Amino acid sequence: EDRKTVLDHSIKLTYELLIKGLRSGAYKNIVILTGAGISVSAGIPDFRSPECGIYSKLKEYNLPQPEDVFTLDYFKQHPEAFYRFSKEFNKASGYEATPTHYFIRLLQEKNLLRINMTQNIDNLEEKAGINADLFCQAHGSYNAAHCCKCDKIMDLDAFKQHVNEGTIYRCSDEVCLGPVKPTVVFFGEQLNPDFDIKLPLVHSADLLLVIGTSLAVQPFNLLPFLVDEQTHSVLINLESTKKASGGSIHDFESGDANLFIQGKCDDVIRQIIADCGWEAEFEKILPEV
Ligand code: CNA
Repeated sequence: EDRKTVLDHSIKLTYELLIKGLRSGAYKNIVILTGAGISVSAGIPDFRSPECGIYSKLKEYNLPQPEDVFTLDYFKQHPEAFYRFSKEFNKASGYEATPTHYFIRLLQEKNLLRINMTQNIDNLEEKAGINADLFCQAHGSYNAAHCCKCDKIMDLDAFKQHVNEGTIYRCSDEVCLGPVKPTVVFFGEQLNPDFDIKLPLVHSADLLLVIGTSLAVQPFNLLPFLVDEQTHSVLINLESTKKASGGSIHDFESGDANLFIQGKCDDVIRQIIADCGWEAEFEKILPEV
C-alpha cells in the first residue's frame, strides 16, 4: 500500500514523501550520482566553490584557464601543472570517507543501492566499504598510470614518486617520451570504460539521488535524463545547479517528481537517517573514532 502511495505519480514529491518511501522500503532501486561536494567535509576541496574550490586556487599556476590542468592537449605540452595539482591532491589518500559516503554504504547493506556513479577520483567509496560492482568512478582515479601519447602502461608507484619529487615521469619508450598520467579522465578523453558497463543500471532507478555536484561536466550531467520523467529525482547540494551548463541540465527545482534539498550533504543525510529511524544501523557501520 505504501509503495503505491509513494510511487503514485499524481502526488508531488515532498521531503515527507521521500522519507516515507525510504522508511517503508517503497524504493527498491536507488541510483546515486555524486560529485566533489560529498568529499569536501573529508578535507578535499571541490572544483567550483568560489572561495575554496580548486579552480579558484589555480591562479598561481599561470594557466590560460583553470580547466587546462585537466585538459589532454595542455597536459601533453605542460604536464607540470597537473603534477603539481596531483601532489596536493594525493595528500587526500590519508582522508576518511564522510557520513554521506557511509549513507551510500548503508543503502548497500539494505540491498537498496543499485549503483553509485561518481565523478570523484578520491577512492573514498572504496574506503567506505562500498562494493566495487556497486560504484563507478566515471572520471577514473589514481589507480593506474600510462603514457598520454602512446598509452603504454607505466608504473603507478614511479608516477607517484615523480609527483612527490616534483619531476615529470616520462614514457620508457625513448622515441615517445610522452608524459605519464594516471587514469584520471581529462577533458578530451573517453570516460572510464566501466561507465558504459554500469550505465544500464541507471535506467532501473525508482529513486535518483544526486549529491554534491554542480552538474557542470558532460556527459555525466546527462545521467539524470536517463531515468524517466516520473521517477523521483532528488538533488542534495549546497547551491542550485540551474546556472550550470547553459540550461541543458536536469531541473530539480520544478516538476512533480523532483525535489531540491539545499544544504550541506552530511547535514541533510543525517536528517534523513534520523527521520527514517536508521540511526542505530548507521552508527554500526561508521568507523570507530
Ligand atoms: P564541482 O563542480 O566542484 O561542484 C561541487 C558542488 O558541490 C558545488 O555545486 C558545490 O556547491 C557543492 N558542494 C560543496 N560542498 C558541499 C557540501 N558540503 N554539501 C553539499 N554540496 C556541496 O564538482 P563536480 O564533482 O560537480 O565536478 C566534476 C569534477 C570535479 C569531476 O571531474 C571530479 O573529478 C572533480 N573533483 C573531484 C574531487 C574528488 O575526487 N573529491 C575533488 C575536486 C574535484
